[in-house]
Amino acid sequence: MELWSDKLAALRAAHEALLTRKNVPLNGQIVNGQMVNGNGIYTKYQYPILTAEHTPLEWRYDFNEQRNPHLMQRIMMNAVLNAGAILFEGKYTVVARVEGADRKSFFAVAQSENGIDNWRFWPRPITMPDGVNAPATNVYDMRLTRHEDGWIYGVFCVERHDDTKPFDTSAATAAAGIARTKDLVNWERLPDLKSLCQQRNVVLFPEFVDGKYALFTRPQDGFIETGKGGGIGWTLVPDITRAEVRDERIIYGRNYHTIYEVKNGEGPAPIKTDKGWLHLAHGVRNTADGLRYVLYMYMTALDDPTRIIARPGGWFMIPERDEYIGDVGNVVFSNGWIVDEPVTGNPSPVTDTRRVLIYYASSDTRLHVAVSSVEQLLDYCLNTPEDGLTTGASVATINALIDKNAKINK
Ligand code: BGC
Ligand code: BMA
Repeated sequence: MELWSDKLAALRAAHEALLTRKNVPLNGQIVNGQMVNGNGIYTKYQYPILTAEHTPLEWRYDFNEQRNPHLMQRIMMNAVLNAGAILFEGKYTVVARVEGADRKSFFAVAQSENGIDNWRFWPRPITMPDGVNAPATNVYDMRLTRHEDGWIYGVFCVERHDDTKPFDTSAATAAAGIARTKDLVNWERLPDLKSLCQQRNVVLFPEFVDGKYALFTRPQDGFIETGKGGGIGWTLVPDITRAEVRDERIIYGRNYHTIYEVKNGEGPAPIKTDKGWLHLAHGVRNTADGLRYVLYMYMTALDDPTRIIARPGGWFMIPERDEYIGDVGNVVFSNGWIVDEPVTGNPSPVTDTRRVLIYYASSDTRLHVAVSSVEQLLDYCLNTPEDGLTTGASVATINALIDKNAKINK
């Protein structure tokens, strides 16, 4: 019979091998018989960067031989997904949504030296205080913002049962939880964002606007149903310790027969560039197969972060290959990205070659990275045609490109 200690050593070795596995960029390779060439806009990687199996063994096993003679998992993990992201003390850092087998998600910090592989969770998950708020049943999808007031903020969805419908065990309310920290360990929980609507996908803008805190919002009438609400909204809040939505204005709405027909929401806090703010968002449409979540981008003006200056049509990223399959299939979702520090002495001041690492989850199961650059994302946003909202307009757009190419070939 295998010795318990040998079993334990094998378990630890396998875990360490997973954590230290080198990731491989997918550029022109054949994966499962399919050519993976990407779109030139970003590079995806072969392996997810974090999965349930990456969580520390101490979270899952009782390592006492008497109590756990079969060395079985005592607490199982379901998924690691939708992560906020930030450069923290020089390391690529995510605050991931980890979900246990019991469907409760919580936040946990993981770090990597290169942003691409060798990710390691900190020893304990985050203990998020409730503060003055009613206890949450579930929390998820934290957006991290390094605000100019000096704090790192985490804004996340706080879900509770809707007690006005006592017999409906699925009735829920979504609100925005707000917490701030300096070290990602100790979090000061502030009162949840007060709003007349349900709020998910709320994101704090990194700068003061007219001396106030600014939030991207996503008002909905119901937990799932958008109702008369919906769209990416914007509101100014004088005091973040008593945040309330008073004037809310939709800056990016929804349209019939688009990738965001049913729902949309801001992803991570936008990235500032010399040409404007780069935004990453998600769009949802309904299908016979359930909701399909894809990512899209847009840009707003530097002097007015609500004025849209680029609206590239269609999706920017979809699930591909294995990414389609998981706990909630046909989903990509992102609430975190990291832009590298500018390279000092960059010989070309007109090109912004800073890398952008996009952390996205597939099918609510695992977390991935896709790598691009500020320059490429600006090029994508400014040169991808808009959605003309009809088949006729789409064909005309394709013809316009063919015409341009025909002139080159002559
Ligand atoms: C899930 C989220 C999901 C939301 C709306 C929540 O209960 O935890 O992942 O986005 O429902 O479907
Ligand atoms: C949501 C999000 C995510 C999730 C997605 C798909 O509404 O907030 O948590 O990835 O649904 O299930």
